[in-house]
Amino acid sequence: KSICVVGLGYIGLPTAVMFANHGHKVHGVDVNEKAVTMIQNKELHIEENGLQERLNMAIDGGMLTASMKPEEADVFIIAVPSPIKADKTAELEYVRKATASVVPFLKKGNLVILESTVPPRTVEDVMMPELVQSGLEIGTELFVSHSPERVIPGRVFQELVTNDRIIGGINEESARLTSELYASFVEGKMHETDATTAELVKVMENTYRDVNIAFANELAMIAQGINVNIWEAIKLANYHPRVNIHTPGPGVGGHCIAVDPWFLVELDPEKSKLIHLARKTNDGMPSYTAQLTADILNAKGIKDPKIAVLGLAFKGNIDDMRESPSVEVVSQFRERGMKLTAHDPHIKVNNLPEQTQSFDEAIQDASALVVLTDHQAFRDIDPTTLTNVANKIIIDTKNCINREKWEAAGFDVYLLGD
Ligand code: SAJ
Repeated sequence: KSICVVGLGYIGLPTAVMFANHGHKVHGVDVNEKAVTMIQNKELHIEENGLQERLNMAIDGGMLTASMKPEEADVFIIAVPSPIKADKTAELEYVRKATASVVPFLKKGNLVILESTVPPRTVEDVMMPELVQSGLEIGTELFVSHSPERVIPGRVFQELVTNDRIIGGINEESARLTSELYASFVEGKMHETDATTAELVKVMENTYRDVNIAFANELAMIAQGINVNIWEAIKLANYHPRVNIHTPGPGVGGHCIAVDPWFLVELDPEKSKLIHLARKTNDGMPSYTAQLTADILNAKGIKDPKIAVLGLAFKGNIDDMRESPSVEVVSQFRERGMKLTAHDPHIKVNNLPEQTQSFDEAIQDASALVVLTDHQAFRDIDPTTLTNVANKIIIDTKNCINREKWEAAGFDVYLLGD
């Protein structure tokens, strides 16, 4: 088939490359001219394991082209951002514009697939009004579906193949055609349903995690009050065959787990109280983390402390700082008038004034080290080498360092939830 992929970000580009590597002629479209040029030159504008060689193969094989404009194709895949606005309502303008951009190229028999994660009813209420302007009869001359992506950054090319897919068609023929297309590389099962159900399923998956994480965070705050190590307690509780409590942390980052639940709150604010409260609990963790640090330093009589924040990415071993709770923790420290440095070995540019690329500089004269991201690099630190700190105190909000090793080196180790 010939495929036009609109949106060449961390989902669209790997998907375009995957189809190109499996015999389809793919044309990629993005509004970001720099990204288009880089792709044409086989350069990466996003990090993903295995992407470079697959992009080279697609371009060199003449199976992938890229520009800022759509072209005629058998299938159109839309994978553009669907963020929330400052008021926590969904921003669907990119989805609407991307849909409108392909309408002039639509022909009888075409299939349009939305991959972006969206509030339920986006296909019906946002895409359909644009698609009907093609003059094609929807469902018989033009097929439409929603198949949300569920790959995890860092493992995209494995999960594109092994994950099951939800295939939500506006009718059965649309679902069938969509399953047939993904069968080019998907080895997981295809679960067919209608488009609105598929939209809700995807949002449910991420909301499940957000609510579960909020539960773990609340347990951590309760455990703190009775001197129980919540990490130990959760590990023990999860030995129960039907219990899977997630882990606490300094907040929930990224543009998925922290975003998708808001789609449900907006959809039905009256009935989404638990979901809304979980969002507030998770968004309160940066402040809780800053206060916990301040309380520990006060208890030790440390005046005018200098904090070394370790970890700015929103989760371990990646370089993505978007929506990272660490940024909120830093501003909470600032609000408390605490001096600080910040360091993350994966973030190669200084996005914060206090950020330094040098670990040694970051910990120089530090009153306490505060770990906010569970990077492997932090697990590998040898604490006996940290001779330039002012106090041997570490607050590990991700329970990622080896406590015995650090205590043997003379550090007081605090966990979030202990
Ligand atoms: N986090 C916790 N405690 C936990 C798990 C995560 O505090 O027990 C925090 C992380 O530190 C991070 C945030 O939550 O800040 C999100 O991390 P994540 O790895 O759970 O989520 P994402 O955003 O990297 O990817 C999720 C995945 N969805 C699910 O796991 C249900 C992924 O499969 C989706 O494809 C992705 O959202 C998406 O695109 O929707």
